[in-house]
Amino acid sequence: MALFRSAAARLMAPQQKVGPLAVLSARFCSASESTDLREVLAHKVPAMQSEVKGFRKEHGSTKVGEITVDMMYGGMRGIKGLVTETSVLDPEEGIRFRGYSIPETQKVLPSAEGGEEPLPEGIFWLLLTGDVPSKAQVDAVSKEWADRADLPPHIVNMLNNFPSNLHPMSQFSAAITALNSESQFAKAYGDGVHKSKYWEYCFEDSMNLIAKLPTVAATIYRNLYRDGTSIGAIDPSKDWSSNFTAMLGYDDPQFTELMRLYLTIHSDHEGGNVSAHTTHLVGSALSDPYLSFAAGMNGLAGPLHGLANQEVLVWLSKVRAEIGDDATEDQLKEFIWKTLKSGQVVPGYGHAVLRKTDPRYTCQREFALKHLPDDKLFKLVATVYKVVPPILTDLGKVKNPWPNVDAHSGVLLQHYGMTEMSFYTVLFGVSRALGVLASLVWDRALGLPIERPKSMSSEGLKKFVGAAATAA
Ligand code: AMX
Repeated sequence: MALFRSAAARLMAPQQKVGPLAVLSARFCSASESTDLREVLAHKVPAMQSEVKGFRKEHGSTKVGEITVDMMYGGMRGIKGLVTETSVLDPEEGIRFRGYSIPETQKVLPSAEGGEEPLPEGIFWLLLTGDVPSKAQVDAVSKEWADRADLPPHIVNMLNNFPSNLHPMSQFSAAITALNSESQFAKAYGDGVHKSKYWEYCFEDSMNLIAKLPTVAATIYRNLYRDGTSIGAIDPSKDWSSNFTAMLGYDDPQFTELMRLYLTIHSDHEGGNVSAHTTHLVGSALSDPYLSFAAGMNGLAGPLHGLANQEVLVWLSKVRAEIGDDATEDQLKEFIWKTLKSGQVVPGYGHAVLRKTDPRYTCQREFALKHLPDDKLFKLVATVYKVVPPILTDLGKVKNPWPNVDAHSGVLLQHYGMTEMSFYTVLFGVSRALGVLASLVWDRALGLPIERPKSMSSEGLKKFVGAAATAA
């Protein structure tokens, strides 16, 4: 994996490039300056293919871990069973996108003119290629996505005819599934394209899909919360987030900055989370990127995963209704215990991998401290941050008592007037496309096969480990 070893390390120490990597870098210099993302990728794919082939040849039978009975019953926690190139999640440190932590990502990725936050186009380039893009490269992606943003009429009709009681995530996922009428991958497969070309069609579908997601999301938003008013036309001179917030009906430049940050940090969280793993799994059957991503979105819509951002706001609204805006720590403690005693989780807290405060939470908190320090809901969220971790620790069974990304996102959106909490997971979904579709392109480029782990029955497992037969 040398080609994609920490991009940060490579940038910081270019003089250390030696041997084949140096030759490779020199050879790709002109390609890596190209503003054509597909061309840049086309230069990287053969090198990565041969690197993985060589690595597997030499180390294919090396063991990377052991599987216990508890892991099998326990949601496969800790089993190393997937390869994902785009990001790695460390339990203590949090996410690194191609080697970059969130603060580093905020520093190195290009921002909009007059803005400070990274442009999500940049994180997509980074996740896909392993390279930090220039502003010209990011601008080229903005332009491509603006050019591809239109929806076919049947999608608009479909969205306009959904009942208003259908959850925004169901509408989002259904529209993405129906967008597969546009799949170049499915068409090429049907036409008998050679498998070495799969990644190219997967890339085209991914670019088209990402470009259209804000249009789909904004149409849902306007239909549900703005009486179906028009989303307006895409401006090809604007970045992806500017067009998105304009289509949603917001004109505050600070909200657009928030959206750039939001869409960047929610993009990827390595390969094992439900939305990433599902997209990868469904894609392994060579279902096209639209079908694969829609499946991932159905997973994101679960309250233990992406829907937690909605759940947090529902929970905070209950706190406000019951105790008021200025809840004391003691009142909050009582409310939290009531939640736990009624057999519910505290939404926005805990994580299957992380064992510290999620850096995605921290960077949203920093945004709030900078732009909305006196917001009442932010103050409540800050108090909740003080009170929840000791209580979850006292419970004794929660492995991570600290907040995750979803504990903070809603409060920021509310501040800028987006109060419709059932829409929040759609925003998460628009962002998640960047990571999981970048991974899907690499899945096809590396020729990964259909995914099919082995399952066992309890009876078979008992026999296998030499336990007594079932009493029943
Ligand atoms: N509140 C109350 N109980 C919690 C808890 C929380 N926030 N987090 C974990 N627990 C409980 C679990 O329900 C489990 O209880 P059980 O043994 O009675 O079933 C026990 O603690 C052990 O769980 P764990 O090993 O610490 O967590 P996990 O890996 O099984 O689950 C997660 C991880 C995120 C689903 C869980 O922490 C949770 O439900 N959190 C609240 C929902 C949430 O915020 N989800 C968003 C996660 C981030 C994301 O994907 N967007």
